[in-house]
Amino acid sequence: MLMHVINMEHDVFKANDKIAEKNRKKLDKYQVFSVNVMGAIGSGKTTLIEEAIKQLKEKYKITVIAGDVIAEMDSSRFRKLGVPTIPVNTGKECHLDAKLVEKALNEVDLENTDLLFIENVGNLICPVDFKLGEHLRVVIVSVTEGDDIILKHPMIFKTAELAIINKVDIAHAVDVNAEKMREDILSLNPDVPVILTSKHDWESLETWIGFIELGLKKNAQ
Ligand SMILES: Nc1nc2c(ncn2[C@@H]2O[C@H](COP(=O)(O)OP(=O)(O)OP(=O)(O)O)[C@@H](O)[C@H]2O)c(=O)[nH]1
Ligand SMILES: [Mg+2]
Repeated sequence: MLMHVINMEHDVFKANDKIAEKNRKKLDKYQVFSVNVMGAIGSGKTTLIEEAIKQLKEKYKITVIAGDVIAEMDSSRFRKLGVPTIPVNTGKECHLDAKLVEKALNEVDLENTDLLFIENVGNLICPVDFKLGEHLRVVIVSVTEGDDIILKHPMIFKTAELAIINKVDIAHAVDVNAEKMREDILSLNPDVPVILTSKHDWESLETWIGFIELGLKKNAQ
């Protein structure tokens, strides 16, 4: 029984990987740089994407795929900034998968997109195994999740290509040491860049946005 379940899981991931590869080829064909933004519920995924959009939208054509269990609250936030946004409701599923992104990509004007943000469903477990075809995997946690959150969810940090610890402005209020969180991430993934951010601290936002712009430029080479 257990072996059967393990084999089934393996098949699901393999099928997902195949579609993710197709998505990636499509994105590459149109030279679209895509960022899968994963992270805990309420950690600031939408906020940090909004800040990047505000800063980059005059220079680059940006589109967003906004994953949510239900409703379109995040999508309407992105639309307010004037960027094309495709909402994807996952229903009972706690993550986006390559098939959902494949479908959403059919609605994206790829010829007119340089940068594609994909906001995943708020969760530190489910999105780990589901590649979407993205160029950059970002994980965001905030200090309000508590400073033991990283070691409780190692896999997402081991596979991330950029890790962000957000809401450092209120670290003191919630009695959390953001530097300890950074050390925990590096103990799991010594090479991953880690950025400490606050929506109230412009310099920290610039670091995050600069990272995205660097990726965009590298992708265009
Ligand atoms: N103090 C503080 N609040 C923040 C910061 N970043 C985001 N918030 C607030 O945290 C709340 C959640 O932010 P969102 O950006 O909606 O978080 P999210 O990860 O997109 O949430 P879900 O999509 O629902 O999982 C909002 O009220 C934000 O204003 C920050 O750096 N500092
Ligand atoms: Mg959100």
